[in-house]
Amino acid sequence: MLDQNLYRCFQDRRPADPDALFLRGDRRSLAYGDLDTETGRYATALTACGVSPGDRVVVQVGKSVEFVLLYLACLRMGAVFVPLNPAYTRAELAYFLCDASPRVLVCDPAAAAHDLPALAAETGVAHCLTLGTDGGGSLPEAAAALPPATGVVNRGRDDLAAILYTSGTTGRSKGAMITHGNLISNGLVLHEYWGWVPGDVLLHALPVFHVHGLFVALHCALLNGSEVIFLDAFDPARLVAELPGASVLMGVPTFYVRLLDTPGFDSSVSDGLRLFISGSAPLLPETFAQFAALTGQPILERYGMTEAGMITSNPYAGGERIAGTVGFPLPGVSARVADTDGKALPAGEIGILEITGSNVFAGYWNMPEKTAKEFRADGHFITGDMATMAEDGRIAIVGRAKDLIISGGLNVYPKEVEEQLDRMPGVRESCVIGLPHPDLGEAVTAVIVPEAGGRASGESTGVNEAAITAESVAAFLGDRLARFKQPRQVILVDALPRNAMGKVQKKALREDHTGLYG
Ligand code: MCA
Ligand code: AMP
Repeated sequence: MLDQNLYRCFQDRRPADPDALFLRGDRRSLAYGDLDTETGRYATALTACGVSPGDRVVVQVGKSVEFVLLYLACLRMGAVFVPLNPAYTRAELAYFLCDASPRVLVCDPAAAAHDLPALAAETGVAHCLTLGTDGGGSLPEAAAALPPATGVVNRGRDDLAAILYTSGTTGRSKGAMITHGNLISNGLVLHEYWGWVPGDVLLHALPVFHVHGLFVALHCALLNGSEVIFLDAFDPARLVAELPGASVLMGVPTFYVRLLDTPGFDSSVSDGLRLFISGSAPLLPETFAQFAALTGQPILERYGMTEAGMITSNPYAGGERIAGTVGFPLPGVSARVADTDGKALPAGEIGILEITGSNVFAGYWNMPEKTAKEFRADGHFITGDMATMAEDGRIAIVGRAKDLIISGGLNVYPKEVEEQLDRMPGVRESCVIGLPHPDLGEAVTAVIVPEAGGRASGESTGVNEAAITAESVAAFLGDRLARFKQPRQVILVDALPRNAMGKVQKKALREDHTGLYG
Protein backbone atom coordinates (compact mmCIF):
# COMPACT_ATOMS: atom_id res chain seq x y z
CA MET A 1 0.00 0.00 0.00
CA LEU A 2 1.34 3.40 -0.98
CA ASP A 3 1.75 5.37 2.24
CA GLN A 4 -0.57 8.36 2.32
CA ASN A 5 -0.06 9.46 5.89
CA LEU A 6 -0.42 13.24 5.93
CA TYR A 7 2.18 13.46 8.68
CA ARG A 8 4.77 11.94 6.35
CA CYS A 9 3.84 14.48 3.72
CA PHE A 10 4.59 17.24 6.25
CA GLN A 11 7.86 15.53 7.22
CA ASP A 12 8.99 15.47 3.59
CA ARG A 13 8.53 19.23 3.25
CA ARG A 14 10.19 20.43 6.42
CA PRO A 15 12.87 23.11 6.32
CA ALA A 16 16.42 21.73 6.32
CA ASP A 17 17.29 23.82 9.40
CA PRO A 18 15.98 21.99 12.51
CA ASP A 19 15.90 25.28 14.42
CA ALA A 20 13.47 26.83 11.95
CA LEU A 21 10.36 27.86 13.86
CA PHE A 22 7.02 26.21 13.17
CA LEU A 23 4.80 27.79 15.84
CA ARG A 24 5.51 31.06 17.61
CA GLY A 25 2.85 30.88 20.31
CA ASP A 26 1.95 33.41 22.99
CA ARG A 27 3.42 31.17 25.70
CA ARG A 28 5.90 28.90 23.91
CA SER A 29 7.38 28.18 20.52
CA LEU A 30 7.99 24.97 18.62
CA ALA A 31 10.77 24.33 16.11
CA TYR A 32 10.34 22.05 13.08
CA GLY A 33 13.29 19.98 14.28
CA ASP A 34 11.48 19.11 17.54
CA LEU A 35 8.24 17.95 15.94
CA ASP A 36 9.09 14.25 15.65
CA THR A 37 10.28 13.92 19.24
CA GLU A 38 7.43 15.91 20.75
CA THR A 39 4.63 14.29 18.73
CA GLY A 40 6.37 10.94 19.36
CA ARG A 41 5.95 11.42 23.11
CA TYR A 42 2.24 12.23 22.72
CA ALA A 43 1.86 9.16 20.52
CA THR A 44 3.46 6.98 23.21
CA ALA A 45 1.12 8.45 25.84
CA LEU A 46 -1.92 7.67 23.68
CA THR A 47 -0.65 4.17 22.89
CA ALA A 48 -0.36 3.58 26.65
CA CYS A 49 -4.12 4.27 26.80
CA GLY A 50 -4.66 1.58 24.20
CA VAL A 51 -5.15 3.88 21.21
CA SER A 52 -4.60 1.94 17.96
CA PRO A 53 -4.88 3.06 14.33
CA GLY A 54 -8.52 3.87 13.56
CA ASP A 55 -9.43 4.63 17.19
CA ARG A 56 -11.02 7.99 17.85
CA VAL A 57 -9.51 10.59 20.17
CA VAL A 58 -12.02 13.29 21.15
CA VAL A 59 -10.40 16.59 22.07
CA GLN A 60 -12.29 19.47 23.70
CA VAL A 61 -9.65 21.93 24.83
CA GLY A 62 -8.58 25.50 24.10
CA LYS A 63 -6.05 26.56 21.50
CA SER A 64 -2.41 25.87 22.35
CA VAL A 65 0.86 24.64 20.84
CA GLU A 66 0.23 21.35 22.66
CA PHE A 67 -3.13 21.02 20.89
CA VAL A 68 -1.25 21.01 17.58
CA LEU A 69 1.21 18.41 18.92
CA LEU A 70 -1.72 16.21 19.89
CA TYR A 71 -3.29 16.59 16.45
CA LEU A 72 -0.05 15.73 14.66
CA ALA A 73 0.54 12.77 17.02
CA CYS A 74 -2.89 11.37 16.12
CA LEU A 75 -2.17 11.73 12.39
CA ARG A 76 1.19 10.07 12.83
CA MET A 77 -0.16 7.05 14.74
CA GLY A 78 -3.21 6.63 12.50
CA ALA A 79 -5.70 7.62 15.22
CA VAL A 80 -8.78 9.61 14.22
CA PHE A 81 -8.72 13.15 15.62
CA VAL A 82 -12.12 14.51 16.73
CA PRO A 83 -11.82 18.18 17.80
CA LEU A 84 -14.78 19.88 19.49
CA ASN A 85 -15.58 23.51 20.20
CA PRO A 86 -14.74 24.17 23.88
CA ALA A 87 -18.00 26.15 24.05
CA TYR A 88 -20.08 22.96 23.81
CA THR A 89 -21.98 22.15 26.98
CA ARG A 90 -21.83 18.86 28.87
CA ALA A 91 -25.13 17.81 27.27
CA GLU A 92 -23.72 18.45 23.79
CA LEU A 93 -20.48 16.63 24.64
CA ALA A 94 -22.43 13.58 25.85
CA TYR A 95 -23.89 13.20 22.35
CA PHE A 96 -20.48 13.44 20.68
CA LEU A 97 -18.94 10.87 23.02
CA CYS A 98 -21.76 8.39 22.47
CA ASP A 99 -21.59 8.90 18.71
CA ALA A 100 -17.81 8.86 18.23
CA SER A 101 -17.14 6.15 20.87
CA PRO A 102 -13.55 7.30 21.35
CA ARG A 103 -10.85 5.43 23.23
CA VAL A 104 -9.74 8.68 24.87
CA LEU A 105 -11.31 12.03 25.76
CA VAL A 106 -8.91 14.92 26.21
CA CYS A 107 -10.51 17.83 28.08
CA ASP A 108 -9.49 20.98 29.89
CA PRO A 109 -8.28 20.46 33.49
CA ALA A 110 -11.00 22.85 34.69
CA ALA A 111 -13.65 20.70 33.00
CA ALA A 112 -12.08 17.58 34.46
CA ALA A 113 -12.42 19.11 37.92
CA HIS A 114 -16.16 19.09 37.33
CA ASP A 115 -17.63 15.84 36.16
CA LEU A 116 -16.23 15.11 32.73
CA PRO A 117 -14.37 11.99 33.87
CA ALA A 118 -17.76 10.74 35.14
CA LEU A 119 -19.34 11.58 31.79
CA ALA A 120 -16.54 9.74 30.00
CA ALA A 121 -17.13 6.69 32.19
CA GLU A 122 -20.92 6.85 31.64
CA THR A 123 -20.46 6.97 27.89
CA GLY A 124 -17.98 4.09 27.83
CA VAL A 125 -14.82 6.13 27.14
CA ALA A 126 -11.88 4.26 28.66
CA HIS A 127 -9.59 7.22 29.41
CA CYS A 128 -10.06 10.89 30.24
CA LEU A 129 -6.86 12.95 29.97
CA THR A 130 -6.40 16.67 30.42
CA LEU A 131 -4.63 19.42 28.52
CA GLY A 132 -4.76 23.05 29.59
CA THR A 133 -4.12 26.16 27.51
CA ASP A 134 -1.15 26.73 29.84
CA GLY A 135 0.41 23.51 28.52
CA GLY A 136 -0.27 21.63 31.76
CA GLY A 137 -2.45 18.60 32.35
CA SER A 138 -2.19 14.84 32.62
CA LEU A 139 -1.50 14.30 28.91
CA PRO A 140 1.55 16.58 28.54
CA GLU A 141 2.80 15.42 31.94
CA ALA A 142 2.58 11.76 30.90
CA ALA A 143 4.11 12.53 27.50
CA ALA A 144 7.09 14.35 29.03
CA ALA A 145 8.03 11.24 31.02
CA LEU A 146 7.74 8.79 28.12
CA PRO A 147 10.14 7.82 25.32
CA PRO A 148 9.07 9.15 21.92
CA ALA A 149 7.55 6.75 19.39
CA THR A 150 9.71 6.84 16.29
CA GLY A 151 7.66 5.55 13.40
CA VAL A 152 4.85 6.89 11.25
CA VAL A 153 1.97 4.44 10.75
CA ASN A 154 1.26 3.67 7.10
CA ARG A 155 -2.10 4.98 5.99
CA GLY A 156 -4.01 4.50 2.76
CA ARG A 157 -5.70 7.35 0.94
CA ASP A 158 -9.12 6.36 2.32
CA ASP A 159 -8.08 5.89 5.94
CA LEU A 160 -9.68 8.38 8.32
CA ALA A 161 -7.60 11.22 9.70
CA ALA A 162 -10.36 13.13 11.46
CA ILE A 163 -14.06 13.36 12.17
CA LEU A 164 -15.41 16.90 12.30
CA TYR A 165 -18.91 17.42 13.54
CA THR A 166 -21.15 19.76 11.59
CA SER A 167 -24.58 20.78 12.79
CA GLY A 168 -27.39 18.81 11.24
CA THR A 169 -30.67 19.95 9.67
CA THR A 170 -32.48 17.48 11.90
CA GLY A 171 -30.90 18.95 15.00
CA ARG A 172 -28.41 16.08 15.39
CA SER A 173 -24.80 16.85 14.52
CA LYS A 174 -23.22 14.74 11.82
CA GLY A 175 -19.62 13.58 11.99
CA ALA A 176 -17.92 14.25 8.65
CA MET A 177 -15.30 11.56 8.02
CA ILE A 178 -12.17 13.18 6.54
CA THR A 179 -9.45 10.97 5.09
CA HIS A 180 -5.70 11.38 4.79
CA GLY A 181 -6.25 11.48 1.01
CA ASN A 182 -8.77 14.36 1.34
CA LEU A 183 -6.35 16.41 3.40
CA ILE A 184 -3.26 15.76 1.29
CA SER A 185 -4.95 16.61 -2.00
CA ASN A 186 -6.67 19.75 -0.70
CA GLY A 187 -3.56 20.94 1.14
CA LEU A 188 -1.26 20.55 -1.87
CA VAL A 189 -3.73 22.29 -4.17
CA LEU A 190 -4.13 25.28 -1.83
CA HIS A 191 -0.39 25.51 -1.27
CA GLU A 192 0.16 25.88 -4.98
CA TYR A 193 -2.95 27.90 -5.87
CA TRP A 194 -2.27 30.56 -3.26
CA GLY A 195 1.36 30.87 -4.31
CA TRP A 196 3.13 29.95 -1.05
CA VAL A 197 6.79 30.90 -1.23
CA PRO A 198 9.81 30.29 0.98
CA GLY A 199 9.84 32.77 3.83
CA ASP A 200 6.06 33.13 4.07
CA VAL A 201 4.83 33.71 7.62
CA LEU A 202 1.21 32.92 8.51
CA LEU A 203 -0.66 34.97 11.10
CA HIS A 204 -3.02 32.49 12.76
CA ALA A 205 -5.86 33.84 14.93
CA LEU A 206 -8.57 31.29 14.08
CA PRO A 207 -9.93 28.60 16.37
CA VAL A 208 -8.38 25.17 15.74
CA PHE A 209 -11.45 22.98 16.08
CA HIS A 210 -12.67 23.66 12.52
CA VAL A 211 -11.51 23.06 8.98
CA HIS A 212 -10.49 26.70 8.49
CA GLY A 213 -8.02 27.07 11.36
CA LEU A 214 -6.92 23.44 11.66
CA PHE A 215 -6.64 22.21 8.09
CA VAL A 216 -6.60 25.14 5.68
CA ALA A 217 -4.35 27.44 7.66
CA LEU A 218 -2.03 24.99 9.43
CA HIS A 219 -1.63 22.57 6.51
CA CYS A 220 -0.59 25.30 4.10
CA ALA A 221 2.07 26.43 6.59
CA LEU A 222 3.27 22.87 7.28
CA LEU A 223 3.48 22.07 3.57
CA ASN A 224 5.54 25.20 3.09
CA GLY A 225 7.75 24.73 6.16
CA SER A 226 6.55 28.16 7.24
CA GLU A 227 6.57 29.95 10.55
CA VAL A 228 3.16 30.53 12.11
CA ILE A 229 2.46 33.40 14.49
CA PHE A 230 0.04 31.40 16.58
CA LEU A 231 -2.27 33.67 18.60
CA ASP A 232 -4.43 32.25 21.40
CA ALA A 233 -7.50 34.05 20.11
CA PHE A 234 -8.67 36.73 17.72
CA ASP A 235 -7.92 40.19 19.07
CA PRO A 236 -7.84 42.91 16.40
CA ALA A 237 -5.34 45.05 18.32
CA ARG A 238 -2.97 42.05 18.50
CA LEU A 239 -3.40 41.52 14.80
CA VAL A 240 -2.42 45.11 14.09
CA ALA A 241 0.71 44.58 16.20
CA GLU A 242 1.65 41.27 14.54
CA LEU A 243 0.69 41.92 10.90
CA PRO A 244 3.99 43.65 10.00
CA GLY A 245 5.81 40.38 10.74
CA ALA A 246 3.48 38.24 8.61
CA SER A 247 2.86 37.66 4.91
CA VAL A 248 -0.46 35.77 4.95
CA LEU A 249 -3.62 36.17 7.05
CA MET A 250 -6.64 33.87 6.92
CA GLY A 251 -9.88 34.85 8.60
CA VAL A 252 -13.65 34.84 8.64
CA PRO A 253 -15.39 38.02 7.43
CA THR A 254 -15.86 39.21 11.04
CA PHE A 255 -12.03 39.48 11.31
CA TYR A 256 -11.97 41.97 8.45
CA VAL A 257 -15.00 43.93 9.67
CA ARG A 258 -13.33 44.32 13.08
CA LEU A 259 -9.88 45.11 11.65
CA LEU A 260 -11.37 47.96 9.64
CA ASP A 261 -12.69 49.37 12.90
CA THR A 262 -9.41 49.06 14.77
CA PRO A 263 -7.28 52.15 15.46
CA GLY A 264 -3.90 51.91 13.79
CA PHE A 265 -5.00 49.54 11.03
CA ASP A 266 -3.95 51.03 7.72
CA SER A 267 -1.64 50.34 4.78
CA SER A 268 1.47 50.88 6.91
CA VAL A 269 0.49 47.74 8.81
CA SER A 270 -0.71 45.69 5.85
CA ASP A 271 1.85 46.61 3.19
CA GLY A 272 4.15 43.67 3.93
CA LEU A 273 1.41 41.10 3.46
CA ARG A 274 1.08 39.36 0.15
CA LEU A 275 -2.30 37.76 0.85
CA PHE A 276 -5.44 38.32 2.91
CA ILE A 277 -7.87 35.40 2.63
CA SER A 278 -11.50 35.31 3.76
CA GLY A 279 -13.94 32.43 3.98
CA SER A 280 -16.43 30.38 6.03
CA ALA A 281 -19.20 32.93 5.45
CA PRO A 282 -20.00 35.53 2.79
CA LEU A 283 -17.71 38.56 2.71
CA LEU A 284 -19.86 41.62 2.08
CA PRO A 285 -18.84 43.57 -1.04
CA GLU A 286 -18.76 46.71 1.20
CA THR A 287 -16.13 45.09 3.41
CA PHE A 288 -14.09 44.04 0.37
CA ALA A 289 -14.29 47.61 -1.02
CA GLN A 290 -13.45 49.35 2.28
CA PHE A 291 -10.51 47.02 2.83
CA ALA A 292 -9.20 47.60 -0.67
CA ALA A 293 -9.59 51.37 -0.30
CA LEU A 294 -7.71 51.43 3.00
CA THR A 295 -4.93 48.96 2.24
CA GLY A 296 -4.82 48.71 -1.55
CA GLN A 297 -5.26 44.94 -1.17
CA PRO A 298 -8.18 42.95 -2.59
CA ILE A 299 -9.14 40.25 -0.08
CA LEU A 300 -9.09 36.82 -1.71
CA GLU A 301 -12.42 35.14 -0.96
CA ARG A 302 -12.69 31.38 -1.15
CA TYR A 303 -15.48 28.94 -0.39
CA GLY A 304 -15.55 25.58 1.31
CA MET A 305 -17.27 23.35 3.78
CA THR A 306 -16.39 20.77 6.40
CA GLU A 307 -17.39 17.92 4.10
CA ALA A 308 -15.11 19.01 1.27
CA GLY A 309 -12.43 21.33 2.58
CA MET A 310 -11.83 24.12 0.09
CA ILE A 311 -13.94 24.00 -3.07
CA THR A 312 -13.51 27.27 -4.97
CA SER A 313 -11.21 30.26 -4.77
CA ASN A 314 -10.80 33.65 -6.34
CA PRO A 315 -7.53 33.78 -8.27
CA TYR A 316 -4.28 34.51 -6.50
CA ALA A 317 -2.60 35.52 -9.74
CA GLY A 318 -3.70 35.79 -13.35
CA GLY A 319 -7.28 36.85 -12.72
CA GLU A 320 -9.50 39.30 -10.92
CA ARG A 321 -10.79 38.88 -7.38
CA ILE A 322 -14.42 39.89 -7.66
CA ALA A 323 -16.41 40.82 -4.55
CA GLY A 324 -19.55 38.75 -4.09
CA THR A 325 -18.06 35.79 -5.94
CA VAL A 326 -16.05 32.87 -4.63
CA GLY A 327 -14.01 32.38 -7.79
CA PHE A 328 -13.44 29.14 -9.64
CA PRO A 329 -13.47 25.45 -8.69
CA LEU A 330 -10.01 24.56 -7.41
CA PRO A 331 -7.86 22.24 -9.53
CA GLY A 332 -9.20 18.70 -9.14
CA VAL A 333 -12.68 19.89 -8.09
CA SER A 334 -15.50 19.55 -10.56
CA ALA A 335 -18.61 21.66 -9.89
CA ARG A 336 -22.03 22.12 -11.42
CA VAL A 337 -25.01 24.25 -10.55
CA ALA A 338 -27.98 21.92 -10.73
CA ASP A 339 -31.75 21.81 -10.34
CA THR A 340 -33.34 19.76 -7.57
CA ASP A 341 -32.95 16.60 -9.68
CA GLY A 342 -29.23 17.12 -10.15
CA LYS A 343 -29.50 18.29 -13.77
CA ALA A 344 -26.93 20.94 -14.67
CA LEU A 345 -28.47 24.37 -15.33
CA PRO A 346 -27.38 26.87 -17.98
CA ALA A 347 -24.79 29.51 -17.04
CA GLY A 348 -26.16 32.28 -14.85
CA GLU A 349 -29.15 30.38 -13.46
CA ILE A 350 -29.55 29.85 -9.75
CA GLY A 351 -29.39 26.26 -8.53
CA ILE A 352 -27.71 24.06 -5.95
CA LEU A 353 -23.97 23.61 -6.14
CA GLU A 354 -22.87 20.00 -6.53
CA ILE A 355 -19.27 18.86 -6.57
CA THR A 356 -16.90 15.93 -6.98
CA GLY A 357 -13.19 15.65 -6.28
CA SER A 358 -10.62 13.98 -4.09
CA ASN A 359 -11.34 16.66 -1.48
CA VAL A 360 -14.86 15.29 -0.86
CA PHE A 361 -15.27 13.42 2.43
CA ALA A 362 -15.98 9.74 2.97
CA GLY A 363 -19.48 10.21 4.42
CA TYR A 364 -21.08 10.82 7.81
CA TRP A 365 -19.93 8.66 10.70
CA ASN A 366 -22.62 6.12 11.69
CA MET A 367 -25.11 7.65 9.22
CA PRO A 368 -25.11 5.69 5.97
CA GLU A 369 -28.66 6.75 5.02
CA LYS A 370 -27.91 10.41 5.61
CA THR A 371 -24.71 10.04 3.56
CA ALA A 372 -26.56 8.39 0.69
CA LYS A 373 -29.08 11.24 0.60
CA GLU A 374 -26.38 13.87 0.15
CA PHE A 375 -24.78 12.23 -2.89
CA ARG A 376 -26.13 11.86 -6.43
CA ALA A 377 -25.91 8.49 -8.16
CA ASP A 378 -23.02 9.84 -10.28
CA GLY A 379 -20.99 10.67 -7.16
CA HIS A 380 -21.67 14.42 -6.90
CA PHE A 381 -21.96 15.76 -3.36
CA ILE A 382 -24.91 18.11 -2.84
CA THR A 383 -23.52 21.10 -0.93
CA GLY A 384 -26.89 22.67 -0.06
CA ASP A 385 -25.55 26.07 -1.15
CA MET A 386 -27.42 28.04 -3.82
CA ALA A 387 -25.09 29.34 -6.49
CA THR A 388 -24.71 30.68 -9.99
CA MET A 389 -21.95 29.79 -12.41
CA ALA A 390 -21.00 32.30 -15.09
CA GLU A 391 -19.99 31.35 -18.66
CA ASP A 392 -16.34 31.41 -17.61
CA GLY A 393 -16.98 29.07 -14.65
CA ARG A 394 -16.87 31.73 -11.94
CA ILE A 395 -19.16 30.89 -9.04
CA ALA A 396 -21.19 33.13 -6.74
CA ILE A 397 -22.90 31.78 -3.63
CA VAL A 398 -26.30 33.47 -3.54
CA GLY A 399 -28.00 31.74 -0.63
CA ARG A 400 -28.53 28.44 1.12
CA ALA A 401 -31.02 25.71 0.40
CA LYS A 402 -30.19 24.29 3.82
CA ASP A 403 -31.72 26.06 6.80
CA LEU A 404 -28.43 27.24 8.25
CA ILE A 405 -27.30 30.37 10.08
CA ILE A 406 -23.61 31.36 10.00
CA SER A 407 -22.75 33.62 12.94
CA GLY A 408 -19.18 34.91 12.99
CA GLY A 409 -18.13 31.91 10.90
CA LEU A 410 -19.78 29.40 13.24
CA ASN A 411 -22.70 27.32 12.00
CA VAL A 412 -26.00 27.09 13.80
CA TYR A 413 -28.88 24.95 12.61
CA PRO A 414 -32.18 26.59 13.67
CA LYS A 415 -33.82 23.22 14.29
CA GLU A 416 -31.43 22.41 17.11
CA VAL A 417 -32.23 25.71 18.86
CA GLU A 418 -35.98 25.44 18.17
CA GLU A 419 -36.09 21.96 19.71
CA GLN A 420 -34.67 23.32 22.94
CA LEU A 421 -36.80 26.50 22.95
CA ASP A 422 -39.97 24.46 22.48
CA ARG A 423 -39.16 22.73 25.78
CA MET A 424 -39.02 26.01 27.67
CA PRO A 425 -41.97 26.57 29.97
CA GLY A 426 -44.12 29.39 28.61
CA VAL A 427 -43.13 28.83 24.97
CA ARG A 428 -45.91 27.62 22.72
CA GLU A 429 -43.79 27.49 19.61
CA SER A 430 -40.65 29.00 18.26
CA CYS A 431 -38.86 29.73 15.05
CA VAL A 432 -35.18 30.58 14.79
CA ILE A 433 -33.87 32.77 11.98
CA GLY A 434 -30.62 34.48 11.03
CA LEU A 435 -30.82 38.25 10.61
CA PRO A 436 -28.16 40.50 9.07
CA HIS A 437 -25.67 41.62 11.73
CA PRO A 438 -22.93 44.17 11.07
CA ASP A 439 -20.27 42.28 13.06
CA LEU A 440 -21.27 38.61 12.93
CA GLY A 441 -22.75 38.57 9.41
CA GLU A 442 -25.85 36.88 10.71
CA ALA A 443 -27.21 36.80 14.25
CA VAL A 444 -29.25 33.95 15.70
CA THR A 445 -32.69 35.36 16.50
CA ALA A 446 -35.64 33.62 18.13
CA VAL A 447 -39.22 34.38 17.22
CA ILE A 448 -41.42 33.00 19.98
CA VAL A 449 -45.15 32.59 20.42
CA PRO A 450 -45.77 32.59 24.17
CA GLU A 451 -48.02 30.03 25.79
CA ALA A 452 -51.77 30.53 26.35
CA GLY A 453 -52.66 32.09 23.07
CA GLY A 454 -50.10 34.84 23.22
CA ARG A 455 -51.20 38.44 22.97
CA ALA A 456 -53.54 38.13 19.98
CA SER A 457 -56.32 36.38 21.85
CA GLY A 458 -56.28 38.93 24.58
CA GLU A 459 -55.91 36.06 27.03
CA SER A 460 -52.24 36.45 27.64
CA THR A 461 -51.33 35.10 31.03
CA GLY A 462 -48.89 37.94 31.49
CA VAL A 463 -46.76 35.62 33.58
CA ASN A 464 -45.53 33.48 30.74
CA GLU A 465 -45.20 36.30 28.31
CA ALA A 466 -43.32 38.42 30.80
CA ALA A 467 -41.12 35.44 31.62
CA ILE A 468 -39.90 35.11 28.07
CA THR A 469 -37.13 37.57 27.50
CA ALA A 470 -33.68 37.38 25.99
CA GLU A 471 -32.36 36.86 29.55
CA SER A 472 -34.80 34.11 30.54
CA VAL A 473 -34.16 32.36 27.23
CA ALA A 474 -30.39 32.61 27.80
CA ALA A 475 -30.82 31.22 31.33
CA PHE A 476 -32.93 28.33 30.06
CA LEU A 477 -30.54 27.47 27.23
CA GLY A 478 -27.43 28.01 29.40
CA ASP A 479 -26.45 24.39 29.96
CA ARG A 480 -28.28 23.02 26.93
CA LEU A 481 -26.63 24.83 24.03
CA ALA A 482 -23.24 26.43 23.43
CA ARG A 483 -23.42 30.21 23.85
CA PHE A 484 -22.80 31.01 20.18
CA LYS A 485 -25.98 29.10 19.26
CA GLN A 486 -28.13 31.07 21.68
CA PRO A 487 -30.35 33.86 20.32
CA ARG A 488 -28.93 37.36 20.48
CA GLN A 489 -32.47 38.72 20.58
CA VAL A 490 -35.92 37.32 21.20
CA ILE A 491 -38.97 38.61 19.33
CA LEU A 492 -42.39 37.81 20.81
CA VAL A 493 -45.23 37.37 18.33
CA ASP A 494 -48.85 36.32 18.51
CA ALA A 495 -48.53 33.74 15.75
CA LEU A 496 -45.94 32.55 13.26
CA PRO A 497 -46.67 33.29 9.60
CA ARG A 498 -47.55 30.06 7.78
CA ASN A 499 -48.29 29.15 4.18
CA ALA A 500 -51.30 27.16 3.01
CA MET A 501 -49.50 23.93 3.87
CA GLY A 502 -48.94 25.12 7.44
CA LYS A 503 -45.18 25.56 6.94
CA VAL A 504 -43.64 28.47 8.82
CA GLN A 505 -42.56 31.19 6.39
CA LYS A 506 -39.10 32.00 7.61
CA LYS A 507 -38.41 34.23 4.63
CA ALA A 508 -41.30 36.52 5.61
CA LEU A 509 -40.02 36.67 9.19
CA ARG A 510 -36.52 37.51 8.00
CA GLU A 511 -37.90 40.28 5.80
CA ASP A 512 -40.07 41.70 8.60
CA HIS A 513 -37.16 41.93 11.03
CA THR A 514 -34.23 42.46 8.69
CA GLY A 515 -33.16 45.77 10.31
CA LEU A 516 -33.19 44.51 13.91
CA TYR A 517 -29.42 44.73 14.36
CA GLY A 518 -28.96 47.97 12.40
C1 MCA B 1 -18.21 34.01 20.24
N1 MCA B 1 -19.47 34.34 20.59
C2 MCA B 1 -20.24 34.29 19.51
C3 MCA B 1 -19.40 33.87 18.46
N2 MCA B 1 -18.15 33.71 18.94
N3 MCA B 1 -21.55 34.54 19.35
C4 MCA B 1 -22.05 34.36 18.13
N4 MCA B 1 -21.31 33.96 17.07
C5 MCA B 1 -19.97 33.72 17.20
N5 MCA B 1 -19.24 33.32 16.18
C6 MCA B 1 -19.97 34.79 21.88
C7 MCA B 1 -19.35 34.13 23.10
O1 MCA B 1 -20.10 33.03 23.50
C8 MCA B 1 -19.43 35.27 24.12
O2 MCA B 1 -20.73 35.37 24.59
C9 MCA B 1 -19.18 36.50 23.30
O3 MCA B 1 -19.60 36.16 21.96
C10 MCA B 1 -17.72 36.92 23.28
O4 MCA B 1 -16.89 35.76 23.17
P1 MCA B 1 -15.44 35.81 22.54
O5 MCA B 1 -14.81 34.47 22.59
O6 MCA B 1 -14.71 36.99 23.12
O7 MCA B 1 -15.80 36.07 21.05
P2 MCA B 1 -14.99 36.76 19.98
O8 MCA B 1 -13.54 36.74 20.25
O9 MCA B 1 -15.63 38.07 19.72
O10 MCA B 1 -15.24 35.74 18.75
C11 MCA B 1 -15.86 36.08 17.61
C12 MCA B 1 -15.08 35.46 16.45
C13 MCA B 1 -15.02 33.93 16.69
C14 MCA B 1 -13.67 36.02 16.41
C15 MCA B 1 -15.79 35.79 15.19
O11 MCA B 1 -16.33 33.40 16.81
C16 MCA B 1 -14.27 33.22 15.64
O12 MCA B 1 -13.04 33.13 15.68
N6 MCA B 1 -14.98 32.67 14.62
C17 MCA B 1 -14.37 31.88 13.59
C18 MCA B 1 -15.06 30.57 13.46
C19 MCA B 1 -14.40 29.67 12.42
O13 MCA B 1 -13.20 29.42 12.46
N7 MCA B 1 -15.18 29.17 11.47
C20 MCA B 1 -14.69 28.31 10.45
C21 MCA B 1 -15.54 27.09 10.36
P3 MCA B 1 -21.08 35.98 26.04
O14 MCA B 1 -20.38 37.30 26.11
O15 MCA B 1 -22.56 36.10 26.05
O16 MCA B 1 -20.56 34.97 26.99
S1 MCA B 1 -14.94 26.04 9.01
C22 MCA B 1 -15.99 26.45 7.76
O17 MCA B 1 -16.92 27.18 7.94
C23 MCA B 1 -15.69 26.04 6.35
C24 MCA B 1 -14.93 24.78 6.18
C25 MCA B 1 -14.93 27.16 5.67
O18 MCA B 1 -15.30 27.50 4.55
O19 MCA B 1 -14.00 27.65 6.29
P1 AMP C 1 -19.22 24.38 7.69
O1 AMP C 1 -20.34 23.42 7.74
O2 AMP C 1 -18.87 24.98 8.99
O3 AMP C 1 -18.08 23.77 7.03
O4 AMP C 1 -19.71 25.60 6.81
C1 AMP C 1 -19.76 25.49 5.43
C2 AMP C 1 -20.72 26.50 4.87
O5 AMP C 1 -20.19 27.82 5.05
C3 AMP C 1 -20.89 26.36 3.38
O6 AMP C 1 -21.77 25.33 3.02
C4 AMP C 1 -21.39 27.74 3.01
O7 AMP C 1 -22.78 27.84 3.26
C5 AMP C 1 -20.64 28.64 3.98
N1 AMP C 1 -19.48 29.30 3.36
C6 AMP C 1 -18.16 28.99 3.47
N2 AMP C 1 -17.41 29.88 2.77
C7 AMP C 1 -18.26 30.76 2.21
C8 AMP C 1 -18.11 31.92 1.38
N3 AMP C 1 -16.93 32.37 1.01
N4 AMP C 1 -19.24 32.56 0.98
C9 AMP C 1 -20.46 32.13 1.36
N5 AMP C 1 -20.67 31.07 2.15
C10 AMP C 1 -19.58 30.39 2.58
